[in-house]
Amino acid sequence: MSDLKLFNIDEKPTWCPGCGDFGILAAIKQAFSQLDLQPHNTMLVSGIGCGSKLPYYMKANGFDALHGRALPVATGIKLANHELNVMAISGDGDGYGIGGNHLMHVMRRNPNLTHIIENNQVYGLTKGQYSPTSDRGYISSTSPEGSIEIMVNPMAVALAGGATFVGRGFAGDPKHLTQLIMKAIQHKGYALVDVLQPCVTYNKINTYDWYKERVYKVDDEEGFDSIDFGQAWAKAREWDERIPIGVIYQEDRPTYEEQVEELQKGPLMRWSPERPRDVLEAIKLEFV
Ligand SMILES: Cc1ncc(C[n+]2csc(CCOP(=O)(O)OP(=O)(O)O)c2C)c(N)n1
Ligand code: SF4
Repeated sequence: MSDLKLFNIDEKPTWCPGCGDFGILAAIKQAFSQLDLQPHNTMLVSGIGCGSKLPYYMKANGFDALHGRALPVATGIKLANHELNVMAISGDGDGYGIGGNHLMHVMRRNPNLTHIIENNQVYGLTKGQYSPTSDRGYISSTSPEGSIEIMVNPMAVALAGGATFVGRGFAGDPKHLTQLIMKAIQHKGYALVDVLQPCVTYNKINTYDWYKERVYKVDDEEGFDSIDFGQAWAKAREWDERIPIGVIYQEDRPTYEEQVEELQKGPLMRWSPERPRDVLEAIKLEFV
């Protein structure tokens, strides 16, 4: 276990008081500390949004990518140094909306990444427009008569897309969330953790109380087995009255990095200095 304080930084979050992102930040720090990680061997990559500001508030390596582009950057970093613990962080707009295409491809590639999606069912940073996970009928400035679209179901999308770890947590239960994030980091392959994250300023429907009345832990359910795809699919379809949290699905499949022969020699960044020069020379010959 490493000292939790190692991940603290002076920067104070600009999130609204009570925002679910505070619980997520606390859970990520706890998970890193309990897994004995250190700032130098962790990397947080985010897109744009309130939740995507999280890497500013933690001491770790960080990269703030364009809106929706956390996953390709995180994948590139993982390929350059697969010994680094890489975590991508998105909001629901960032991860399931503008970044949705990247999500589809990362799931089938299975790089060893953890992906936290802070799902507040709204665009928080841009002042409350409806998002891909807003419930049908959700009223906002861009859906004044209520959204007429059905919501993206992150658990079902992840199962159908081939994600090898599919989990859901709740920002209002940071202890359970910490355990879930630890399992996701320990998983070998792409791990999606969708986190129900109340936006206290703009989403007055999906509040802490709304989620508390509905969430239950699959871990407590007798007979539930997260390696059973059929059972996971049934859980993924649950919403509204009962919302399952915990590890919904997990499977063992080789990671992308494991299948790239060149990477078996060690991380690209450790290769001898001659190699990058060779590569640069080859590029020069081809293009110049
Ligand atoms: C290419 C591009 N399009 C649109 C925006 C404007 N924009 C910034 S954040 C955001 C949505 C954020 O919503 P979400 O990802 O759910 O995060 P939250 O703020 O709710 O945490 C949008 C549309 C942008 N920055 N870049
Ligand atoms: S607008 Fe919503 S998501 Fe953004 S900081 Fe405030 S409460 Fe959090």
